Amino acid sequence: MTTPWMRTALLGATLALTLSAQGAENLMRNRNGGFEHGLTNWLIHFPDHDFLKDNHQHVSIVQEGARKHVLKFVLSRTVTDNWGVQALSLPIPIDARNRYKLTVTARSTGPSGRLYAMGKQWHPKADRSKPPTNADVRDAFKGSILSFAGEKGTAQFSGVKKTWATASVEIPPRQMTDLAYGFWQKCQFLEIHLVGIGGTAGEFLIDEVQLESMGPILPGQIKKTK
Ligand SMILES: [Ca+2]
Repeated sequence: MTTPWMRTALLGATLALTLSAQGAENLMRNRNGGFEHGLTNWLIHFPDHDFLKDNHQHVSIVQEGARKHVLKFVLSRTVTDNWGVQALSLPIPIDARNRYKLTVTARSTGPSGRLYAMGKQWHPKADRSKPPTNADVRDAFKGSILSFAGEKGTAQFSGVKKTWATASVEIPPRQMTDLAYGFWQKCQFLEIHLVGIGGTAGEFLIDEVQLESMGPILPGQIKKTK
């Protein structure tokens, strides 16, 4: 016979096992990382920006075969060659003692893309009593560009493939200087940047955006600069 308390304890143990078997928690699970809630949590309007003021006109949520909610950018040659089309996540609170992994599932008929996470800190003038909007934070650490070609931290473009594929990038990288680590330690948030740019004109499609903590950064991963 089991008491309610025993059932609770059993459930707790089962949950702990399930979590460790599945790995780290996806921080985008409740932040519309799969676009099931349209463009909620994603910034696509840049009305004050000279080049990006029409950005939102190139962005939609579409059904793509079996994939029900997919983020779609449509890029002309001019846009592809210049400023691109982008969507930015709202700032996601993080702990800078840890390393994070950004994973994106995407395909493209032409544009190469730049997919990365930007480390952010509070803007000095922001009201810190509310969750921050994108305007409440400023750049602190630029993450490496995620590469579908397997480049580790050196990619200029993501090289999104013609067929659906999934790739990841870590922020901060596995090896960094103490100088870079100093900048990373200022980060209080990550902002995910999805940018269709480079390559040729066409459609740029993203279905799943995930962000996981990879656990603490170890002292041996930081190189002393002279
Ligand atoms: Ca989806």
